[in-house]
Amino acid sequence: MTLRPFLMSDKDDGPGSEASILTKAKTRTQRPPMYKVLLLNDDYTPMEFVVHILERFFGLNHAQAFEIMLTVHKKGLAVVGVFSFEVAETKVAQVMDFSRRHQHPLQCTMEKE
Ligand code: TYC
Repeated sequence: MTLRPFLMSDKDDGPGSEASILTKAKTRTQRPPMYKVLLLNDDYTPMEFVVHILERFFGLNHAQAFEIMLTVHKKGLAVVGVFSFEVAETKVAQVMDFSRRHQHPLQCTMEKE
């Protein structure tokens, strides 16, 4: 069998050709979209209840939870965390269910980053 070196002048899809570069760019993997979980202020939910929610469902310590609760109280809303779609959806459902069961009007939503 006779071997022949690959020449730049060869008009095919050999290594380094335009075709092979385009193929590589097309197959780059994308990072999954992330979602912000937002807590909204209202006039009725007790501050201690919001702090409890932040500790229980978002793994925050008491000081962090109190700080975020105060930000929501003063500014109207705050981002509590950023998660994958499934995790964000679960957190929102947990907060909404827990608040409703305790008859508080606390609202929690998610938004694509
Ligand atoms: N504004 C509420 C109050 O004065 C406290 C509160 C904070 C409610 C954060 C909701 O997401 C919230 N009792």
